[in-house]
Amino acid sequence: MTHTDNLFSTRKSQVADFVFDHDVARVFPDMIKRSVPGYPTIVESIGLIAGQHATSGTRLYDLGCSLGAATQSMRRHVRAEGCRITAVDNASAMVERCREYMVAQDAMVEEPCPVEVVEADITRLELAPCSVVVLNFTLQFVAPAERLALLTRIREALLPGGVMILSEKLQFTDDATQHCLEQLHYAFKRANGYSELEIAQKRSAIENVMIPDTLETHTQRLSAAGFSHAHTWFQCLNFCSMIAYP
Ligand code: GEK
Repeated sequence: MTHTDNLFSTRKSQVADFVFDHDVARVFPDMIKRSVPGYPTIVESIGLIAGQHATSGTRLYDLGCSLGAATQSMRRHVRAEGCRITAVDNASAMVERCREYMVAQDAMVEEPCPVEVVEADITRLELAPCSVVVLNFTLQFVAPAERLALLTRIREALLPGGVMILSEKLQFTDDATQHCLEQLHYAFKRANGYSELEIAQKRSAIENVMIPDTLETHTQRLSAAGFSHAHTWFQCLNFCSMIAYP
């Protein structure tokens, strides 16, 4: 059942920092679809990319999985035998609901790829050798000082022929580009039914919690983490998704 995101629709005397709690988990599918341009396309395409790179008997990670949308997509598309997916999130409300979603998907798919949903901080998690790692709008929530170390550990865990899919909101150094794409993003949210008050209050709630980087910063950091090549495969307004190769 889909619940409408109206978490920021009434005026708050003080807007607290955004947290992934039970209220957010309840409305999350609606929130992310109405807030992130291209999200459904990105999620479906993650399954296709994973399908090309997952090799038999390997592990696939969905880091910062929320309700497991990317995991579900991988389960629809990965055909290699004996794969298993580890979906990880550090928000217990997300993990709880994600487990329920996986049980529901188990009942609908024939021989679904096994999934383990783990509650853990991905900056502390030990990673096993793997063919696919998904960071779908997660890295922007990790403290900037921790990002390189996390990507380095992912690079070290990736098997030859594997991939990491990294989706992020982008920041632009050029003011005109930043302004244009930011305004278009607000227009996208308005067109999806969010009011000016909801847009403004969500912006204040998220500004200290989600810190986007420029594409240049991502590219340089991926190279510093040891990835041999990375490129963008999707961009809509100020949201993009990259593929990085070990
Ligand atoms: C999707 N990937 O629908 N360790 C584990 N999880 C974390 C950490 C951390 N250190 N930091 C943040 N998270 C999903 C969408 S949402 C993006 C990802 C958004 C988790 C956090 O709890 C949340 O569930 C997720 O990363 C970010 O394909 O809300 O814009």
